[in-house]
Amino acid sequence: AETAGLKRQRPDFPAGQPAGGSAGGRAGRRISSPDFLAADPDQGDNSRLTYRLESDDDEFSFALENSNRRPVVLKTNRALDREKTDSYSLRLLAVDNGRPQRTGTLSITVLVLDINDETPVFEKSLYVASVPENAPKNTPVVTVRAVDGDQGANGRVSYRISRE
Ligand SMILES: [Ca+2]
Ligand SMILES: [Ca+2]
Ligand SMILES: [Ca+2]
Repeated sequence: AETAGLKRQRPDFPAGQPAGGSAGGRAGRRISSPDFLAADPDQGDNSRLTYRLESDDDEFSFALENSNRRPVVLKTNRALDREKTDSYSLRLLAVDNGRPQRTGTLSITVLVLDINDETPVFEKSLYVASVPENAPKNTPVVTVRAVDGDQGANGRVSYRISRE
């Protein structure tokens, strides 16, 4: 029952600000935040909220664990790959049960955290170098480079020589 004279309120997320979350590599990771809960000042049916997740770029990477139970939990639907996509923009909708239904929207950015799943790869699989037989000590012979697509320490490459 709604107090007479009160205007119907829309469900609202705290501060109405974009919220962030993060997820590592594998599927089924859960992401939750108090920011994901919307408040509806109405009472009864008008304030019973159902949550829905929307995304422009990728609708299959994330899902809601429950549409109408608290806490609101996002989970990954499949394994993510930071080297392909390092963040996702989602919209969380809170829909009340009143007539007409009213909706509050929260923007969520999910950053994909790096795991060390990339291996250093040399620019060439075989380098052929030559050096004169009388070359003095410390003569440069060949320059090689390997790259690793991971982030930070996971992608920092150091080199070692081993004898065959
Ligand atoms: Ca990867
Ligand atoms: Ca790596
Ligand atoms: Ca990685």
